[in-house]
Amino acid sequence: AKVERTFIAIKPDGVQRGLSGEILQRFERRGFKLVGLKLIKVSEELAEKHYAEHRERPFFKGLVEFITSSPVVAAVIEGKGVVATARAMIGPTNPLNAPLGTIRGDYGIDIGRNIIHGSDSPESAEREIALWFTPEELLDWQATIAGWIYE
Ligand code: DAT
Ligand code: MG
Repeated sequence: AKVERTFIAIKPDGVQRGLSGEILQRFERRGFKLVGLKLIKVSEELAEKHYAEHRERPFFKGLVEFITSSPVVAAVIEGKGVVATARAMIGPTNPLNAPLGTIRGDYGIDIGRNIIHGSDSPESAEREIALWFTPEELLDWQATIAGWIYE
């Protein structure tokens, strides 16, 4: 696996429930590095672009309403294999099907309140990072602990 970046967003339910710190901590503890982080009130335009692939689905309108209803914590994290590993840490879309130990499996019940988004592929990650962050908001920095995480 190579070093890559992925986009995660703690959705309104996760932020309202006070889970933001807990969730970010899971990625930090795993060894992934934050390179972008902000609290954002999502516009309808951003929500529709972000979820463009679901435009024709019956749940699309509700999804956009939900994601724009209350602040979201948006983050970009970096590390070896982070796109697939973040998805594994998040768990399946429906929290009731999500194994314990995943974020959705530990904290969620309903599919429309599944706490967190994570990019599903390197291509999605690239698109979503560019959609949510300006280049200046993404920081290149060296984690001094890197040698204790990577050999
Ligand atoms: P994921 O968030 O796991 O990538 P997705 O891309 O298929 O899942 O769908 C995006 C979001 O849309 C998902 O997190 C919750 C909502 N959603 C998906 N399928 C749904 C459904 N059948 N009913 C209601 N909401 C749904
Ligand atoms: Mg998805």
